[in-house]
Amino acid sequence: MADMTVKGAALAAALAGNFADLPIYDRRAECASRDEIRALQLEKLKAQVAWTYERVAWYRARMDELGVAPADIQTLDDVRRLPFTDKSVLRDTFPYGLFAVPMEQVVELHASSGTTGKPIVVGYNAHDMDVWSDCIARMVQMAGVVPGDRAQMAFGYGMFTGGFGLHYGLQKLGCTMIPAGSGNTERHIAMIEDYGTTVLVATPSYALHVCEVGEKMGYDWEKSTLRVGLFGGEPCPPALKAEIESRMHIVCTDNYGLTEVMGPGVSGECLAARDMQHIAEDHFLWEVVDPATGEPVGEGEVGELVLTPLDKQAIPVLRYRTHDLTRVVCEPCRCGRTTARMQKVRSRSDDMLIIRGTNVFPSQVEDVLSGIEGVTPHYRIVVDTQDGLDRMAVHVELKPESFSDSFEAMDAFRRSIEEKLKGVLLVGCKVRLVEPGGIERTTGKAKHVEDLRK
Ligand code: DLL
Repeated sequence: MADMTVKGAALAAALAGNFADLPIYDRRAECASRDEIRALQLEKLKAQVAWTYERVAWYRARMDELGVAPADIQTLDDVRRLPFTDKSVLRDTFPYGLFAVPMEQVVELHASSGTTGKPIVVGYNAHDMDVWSDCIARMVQMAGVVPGDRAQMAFGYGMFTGGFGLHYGLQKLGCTMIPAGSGNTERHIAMIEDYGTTVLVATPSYALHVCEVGEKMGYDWEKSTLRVGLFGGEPCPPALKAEIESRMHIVCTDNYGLTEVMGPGVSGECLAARDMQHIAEDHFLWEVVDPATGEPVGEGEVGELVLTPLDKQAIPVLRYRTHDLTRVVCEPCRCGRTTARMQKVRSRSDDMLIIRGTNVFPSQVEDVLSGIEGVTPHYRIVVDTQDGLDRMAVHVELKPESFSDSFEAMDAFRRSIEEKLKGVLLVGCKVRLVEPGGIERTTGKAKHVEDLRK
């Protein structure tokens, strides 16, 4: 962590390595032995598969095709006999084809817009809402939030699962919610000041924007009541987190989830293992597979995360292919929890760009830029074709202090970034230096790639 003032005794103790006294929301679930966890998962998996088979025609048909019945699930490894599900299934059955309860029992709908085509919609009954808020309550507690915190929401309260999902769970823990919603950054800063906000819930890219706008307004983040940044919804690279922590004088943790299996609350970062997130294993069975073959990778190896929610009644989903790349470890954590931890997701199997035959991940660009003095974490990759050949440009935003009127100096700086990128990406690209503030900010998930070839 960068040089900073830590606000709050619990956070200070945790960051000094003293985890023993930190509260754990649900010790029975979060600190069970590995055998207990696996036994509970198996019991729930059997019930979930039976629930799904009996109520959802799509799964019944697929399982019949594969020759597998609910009674065949006798061990956790038997999960591999079940069909995979991916986004296309939810699209093809839009809106209610996978629902397993009558609509009168569905208390809330959420949707994910996706980048192309139809959205997908998910529903929750009262039981699902309880599970969801419970998962969030435990996750925010492991992130350093305590009852009585004042949590200001900067996620949108629309169909996106981020806003309401975090809202219910934070309230369940005992926080005061400040439902500001997304956008209107100056107002967010005024509200932090006026209401004594202690927790900001946002995407990390938007939190950085809040930080920058506050600095421009002359707001003193060090003296602010804000102490925790609760991030999620998009990757939070270590350099971005460190920058926000040192400039806003807060501790930032990030949590992971996706609409199709619930929303936020699938896994979250504790204060001990800062690059990993604890999976709520009593509610989610995880697998890590080779994205190309669907076969399991070796223990602790990187692959695509596949999730089977174990407690989902309104819209059960079996073996959901997340496309998120990670690895999972099961050793107990210094925080005292025994639940498996997934490495924070930096890239997806489907965000890989192929530039003139070379595979490029946006996270590689991010890592190169984070090692260069004088540039901000805001960037954009633009890909198009010229005369049938792929071209990649990287728009890099300068910090005010590195902006200069000297063409020669700027050109040398630009070329040095091009060389560094080429050394890592193994394919040439053009760098365009953008003035401070020149890369568009979003209130939600940042858009880092514009692929004009599609
Ligand atoms: O983004 C759920 C969420 C909201 C999680 C707020 C945490 C906080 P979707 O819009 O369906 O749901 O997008 C899910 O976003 O498959 C990942 O690729 C990415 N993602 C979500 N959280 C993280 C994270 C919500 N902490 C997709 N780190 C997922 C990296 C994340 N990627």
